[in-house]
Amino acid sequence: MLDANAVDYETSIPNNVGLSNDRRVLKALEKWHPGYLDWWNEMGPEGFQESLVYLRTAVGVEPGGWAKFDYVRMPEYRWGVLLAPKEEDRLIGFGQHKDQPAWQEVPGEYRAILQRLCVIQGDTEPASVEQQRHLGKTAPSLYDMRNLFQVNVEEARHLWAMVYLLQKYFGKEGRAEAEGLLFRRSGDDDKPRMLGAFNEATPDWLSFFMFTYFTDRDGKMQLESLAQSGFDPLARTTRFMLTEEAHHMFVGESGVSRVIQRTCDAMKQAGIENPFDIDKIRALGVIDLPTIQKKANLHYSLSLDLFGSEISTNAATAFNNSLKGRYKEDKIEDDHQLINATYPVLKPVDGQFVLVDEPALTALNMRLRDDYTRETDGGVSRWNRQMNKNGIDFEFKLPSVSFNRSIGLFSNIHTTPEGEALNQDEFLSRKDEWLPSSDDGAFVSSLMEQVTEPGSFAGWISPPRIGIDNKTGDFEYVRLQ
Ligand code: BYC
Ligand code: FE
Ligand code: FE
Repeated sequence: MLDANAVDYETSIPNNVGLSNDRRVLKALEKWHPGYLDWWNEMGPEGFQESLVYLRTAVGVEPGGWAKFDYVRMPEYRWGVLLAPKEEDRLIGFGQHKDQPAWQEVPGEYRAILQRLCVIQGDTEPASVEQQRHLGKTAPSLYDMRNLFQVNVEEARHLWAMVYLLQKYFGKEGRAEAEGLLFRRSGDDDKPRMLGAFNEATPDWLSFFMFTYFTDRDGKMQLESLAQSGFDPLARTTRFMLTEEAHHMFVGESGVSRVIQRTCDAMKQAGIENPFDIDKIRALGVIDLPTIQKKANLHYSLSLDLFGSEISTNAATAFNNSLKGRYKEDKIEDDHQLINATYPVLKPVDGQFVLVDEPALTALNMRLRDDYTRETDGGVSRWNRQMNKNGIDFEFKLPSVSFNRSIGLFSNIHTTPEGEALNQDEFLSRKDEWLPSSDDGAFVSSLMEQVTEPGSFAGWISPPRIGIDNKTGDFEYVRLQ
């Protein structure tokens, strides 16, 4: 007998949801599978489908020991459907259904909204793979290349996770949506991905590290909110996705940190003290700190847009109906229903920004975004401490939430990263001071050259402190074919 959480590797689709006894869903997934492989081959990492990559594959769902490492050709990766262990007698923790038993089926009245949440979540996963498909060709080392591909196969597994929910619980419409997830394309004018940031380019590795630091962390916050859901299959699915997510954000934070380290080392070695001596620093073949700040400004502001409008009735409805909770809902001490509660929302009023108390229910996107900002700030402080230790006088800062926004209360105004109002002409004429210009992009691109000698690294990034799976520095993480 299989234990309830064991993964069944016998069916074509590894899973711990008993697919071999669920013919209808197994069939639907098997029907979807060839189209998925076509998508992976067409839109997945370009030029590396034959390479052997040292990847971790999820083989269980228990903490510790849930993954195993081995060489795999990516198209042969065992993408599975894995849910976190079921909590017996789980009760809903928030909203109007608080303290009722969690639902094992979709409540009819919430079908549309739950389906929409799954589709939006599902849409972001393949989008990120599409955005990153060219990066293998400029990987600064085999270690980094492997991390990129690890992130890619796991985002693709997250697509599977949502497709499973759509096919199991949302009938014909769910199957149509599962096809739609393979049909849309990041950045395509006619069939774009659903959310803004997922249609932007990820042109170079610094962008990739910023994306995994800032945008994957939006993923974390959204998944944490969905992990509280009263719809138990969604809660369990997203909980398991979160175990994979930690590595994605590690890749981002450590990646940026290694870029900073290399720049600091090169500056010290050349005796350059002024971080704004950009031409001299670039001549060393490293990325100057102000350009790193600009990339952070861009990816942070794009990621803030992913939280939706500060004031949102969609968010209120999802919470009220016990479908999407708050970050760490189960650790918060209040009524978990937000009856009469308020939350301060930063608003532009007559050219000033003021905190206005709003009903907490409609301010849930703002609250989640604040939680997000606190977390992102943590990494920024660590990067600053690192520069400080290196004796370099520079400080990274997250820009104001009013800077460069396309969604919500600040989408119609322009400000500096410090939050000072500007008219559109002023903004456009000064934009290159704060966001990567085409020159900055061209410079960063000029450094992006593939390094494939095990243990070697491109000159603009320092080696990691430790290897993946405790491997030594010269381990061959990817066997190119
Ligand atoms: N771009 O009431 P509003 C991840 C739409 S990332 C375009 O303000 P709501 C990952 C919105 O859809 C996490 N459209 O916002 C990371 C709505 O349209 P409809 C992904 C946008 O609904 C890295 C209208 O504007 N998961 O996993 O409260 C790599 C008014 O909406 C945007 C989720 O997002 C935008 N940025 O909140 C791989 C969780 N923002 O319905 C993966 C599921 C808003 O009027 N999604 N709109 O046509 C949600 O919870 C919510 O849909 C949102 C928006 C938080 C996204
Ligand atoms: Fe994901
Ligand atoms: Fe991720």
